[in-house]
Amino acid sequence: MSDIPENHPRALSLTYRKLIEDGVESGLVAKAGPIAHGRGEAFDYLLGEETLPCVLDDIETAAALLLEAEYPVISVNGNSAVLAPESLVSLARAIPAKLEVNVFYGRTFDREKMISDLLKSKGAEEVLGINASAKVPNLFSARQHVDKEGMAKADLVLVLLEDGDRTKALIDWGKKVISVDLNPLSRTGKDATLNICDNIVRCVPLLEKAVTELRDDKAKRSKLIQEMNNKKTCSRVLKAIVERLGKLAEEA
Ligand code: PTJ
Repeated sequence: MSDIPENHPRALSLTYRKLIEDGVESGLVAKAGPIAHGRGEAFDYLLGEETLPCVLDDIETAAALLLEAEYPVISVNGNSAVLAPESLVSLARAIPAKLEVNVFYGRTFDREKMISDLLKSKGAEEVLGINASAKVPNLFSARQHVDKEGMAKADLVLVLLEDGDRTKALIDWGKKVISVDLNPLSRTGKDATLNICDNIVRCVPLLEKAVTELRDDKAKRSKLIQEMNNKKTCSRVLKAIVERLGKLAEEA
């Protein structure tokens, strides 16, 4: 029986924690996974645990980028695999995009396969990144290992909640990067072509919805991409957080 009562005010949040906890126990999530998750939870509180209106616009632009890409790849690590496996598989099918395992900690065949098997159990037909033989130039962590049929060929990579040096290395390698990172100050978010400052559990389904809506609207996609400016995106999020906290301080 679960320790989490259904009517607990934080039941959903505790359920996500449990997924991370169980993932650590099985070896699918890195030992540092709960630390990353806790940091995400803290930033999510600042957003009100809702997708900000300005971020909905960023999600639409991200969908336009994904549809315009010639070879988009979704990068999946331990945390993202346990938090949003169904919606990641569904998004990949909708775009369509490749799914590729890419982890920072303890990159073993067993861990790669665990992540791949989880995605396959949710319907993924192909998961790349197992025993990957290509390398991201000037990247020295295990994230440097990429699939020659995946990220090495990609013109756009969707990077979900991760530590900081890969996005810049991918950009320097000529790729576009969409990051999803709840920390509006993160290096990843700032270096990305576009950051989505939202929780992956909320934004991946929204991203799929936007992909479906924009599929037949080339003109709107072009306009969104033309107007894209990640500096403005990051700044709008910070302003929205400051405004929200200001209001809360007034009400306190
Ligand atoms: O599975 P591995 O080995 O690749 O390791 C994955 C982790 C996440 C442990 C590793 O990449 C890491 O240590 O990441 P960091 O440096 O803690 O960065 C994670 C970022 O994601 C932080 O800025 C968090 O605020 C953010 N974050 C955490 N949870 C979420 C999130 N962003 C969006 N949605 C979340 N649910």
